[in-house]
Amino acid sequence: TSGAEIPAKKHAPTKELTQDDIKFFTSILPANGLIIDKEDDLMPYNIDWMRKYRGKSRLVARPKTTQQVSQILKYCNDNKLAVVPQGGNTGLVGGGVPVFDEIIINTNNLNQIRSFDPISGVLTCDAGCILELLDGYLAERGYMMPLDLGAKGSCHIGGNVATNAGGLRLLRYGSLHGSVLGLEAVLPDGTILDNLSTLRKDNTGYDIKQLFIGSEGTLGIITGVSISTPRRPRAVNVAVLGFNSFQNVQKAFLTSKDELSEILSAFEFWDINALKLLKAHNIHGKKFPLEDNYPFYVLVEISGSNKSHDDEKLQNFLEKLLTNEIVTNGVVAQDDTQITSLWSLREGIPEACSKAGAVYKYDISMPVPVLYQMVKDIRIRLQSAGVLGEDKLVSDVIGYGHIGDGNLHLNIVAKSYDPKVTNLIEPYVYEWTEQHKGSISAEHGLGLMKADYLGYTKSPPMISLMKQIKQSIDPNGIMNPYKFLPTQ
Ligand code: FAD
Ligand code: 2HG
Ligand code: ZN
Repeated sequence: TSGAEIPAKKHAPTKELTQDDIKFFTSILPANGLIIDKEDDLMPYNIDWMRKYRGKSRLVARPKTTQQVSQILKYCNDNKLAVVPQGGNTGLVGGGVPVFDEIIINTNNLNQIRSFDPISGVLTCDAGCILELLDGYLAERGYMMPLDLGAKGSCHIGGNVATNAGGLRLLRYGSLHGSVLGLEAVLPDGTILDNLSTLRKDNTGYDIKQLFIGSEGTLGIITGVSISTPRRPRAVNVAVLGFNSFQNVQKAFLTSKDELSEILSAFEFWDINALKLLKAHNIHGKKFPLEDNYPFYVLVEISGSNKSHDDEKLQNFLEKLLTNEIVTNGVVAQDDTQITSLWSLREGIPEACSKAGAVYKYDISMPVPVLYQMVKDIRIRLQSAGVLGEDKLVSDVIGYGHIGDGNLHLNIVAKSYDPKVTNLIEPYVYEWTEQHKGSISAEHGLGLMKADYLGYTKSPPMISLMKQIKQSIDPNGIMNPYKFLPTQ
């Protein structure tokens, strides 16, 4: 790793695994629920998706029931053993892998759908269900998951809730703070908190589940989720548009609010540098939809219930963009295959970046007018330091993300995670964000990467209250140490 955020040594709890501990785990979990001391088998759980963070855990526990999770956490708490909750291990901030030898509690085997109510559309399931499989289950019943992201084939709903993942349709369906109706979670002392409500309305006491949404495994392990799911739209279409300036991208977004209004379901953008990487690493695999190159691209998705009505709205929107000389070129999908193909451009960008090298990822939210300025400023900074260029330490600086949510993904592709590069970017990116009244984490979370930078977005009294909450729920500090909250 770049080393910047790795603590030099362990702090409490620092106990190491003993034969007695191993005996306990083998007594409660079947053979397929445990990996102990087999380096090759442990590797995929010890390394993160970016291959940036790497721990040295000796034990992965894969419980099948909430009861087992409870027994495991109680034992770890009593014996001061640190743990890392882990879902699909697709997180992008080093939160789901150990820093040292923390025990990994993975939710792979917690994978049952518990119930679905076709009238209210409320789904209740285990935390380890894979997002894409849940969406497939719902599709057969005329519903859909309210969130979608490029990692859908691997990420778990529990991991999504633990990171409060945003994704590609937050613009339309809102955040998990709204759609999650209930959670079942196990506290560090083994208490099972049954808050698995399926009610839309319930104003009784503090809304405890909200604390767990986005808590990144620092308060307990989410074992069950109930979530309100929207009806699957009968008519969906997608257009990809090319723009000459970021100013015009913003004008198009405003126009989409007017012309597409209630059927707008995604408004995503990427820059030409992202397109170059998609082409270079053959992620898309097919012919690119627009022949010429443009500085900016936008993917607009509409979802509604009446195809001719929706298509007419899309046509009006596109005509308005053309008449007002906002857009330069565009393509509209003609069938479902083309919709998938256009989406694969946008969804393939993170993979294209990681194929290009070691990627520094920043996930910033800020007012849309200043959103792309950060990319320009960082390019200038790296250029003037002499590190940006084809054969230099940094080969590419890419900007893309969720325009509709004011969320920029700044990806900086380097030869390797090099302290020289890290020091040029950090804390510059965080200072820049603070100056522009943004957040240093729009949707990926803090994990290990940003724990010590929380002060750029949250005030000292806020951080102090967060630490009190952590202390009262996890007094022994066994849950995901070194992550989320600043050490100082
Ligand atoms: P993990 O990576 O396993 O864990 C993430 C964090 O949650 C860790 O801190 C872990 O300790 C904790 N955790 C996991 N499960 C539990 C549990 N059951 N109880 C308590 N804590 C738990 N994110 C977005 O917001 N929007 C996107 O559009 C998006 N796109 C992505 C695209 C790609 C290609 C990739 C690789 C990632 C993307 N992400 C995106 C990152 C996103 O956070 C994760 O994909 C996802 O939400 C994490 O789920 P996971 O099951 O993989 O969790
Ligand atoms: C996306 O929107 C994800 O594609 C990943 O949030 C962003 O890799 C990234 O920086
Ligand atoms: Zn994103």
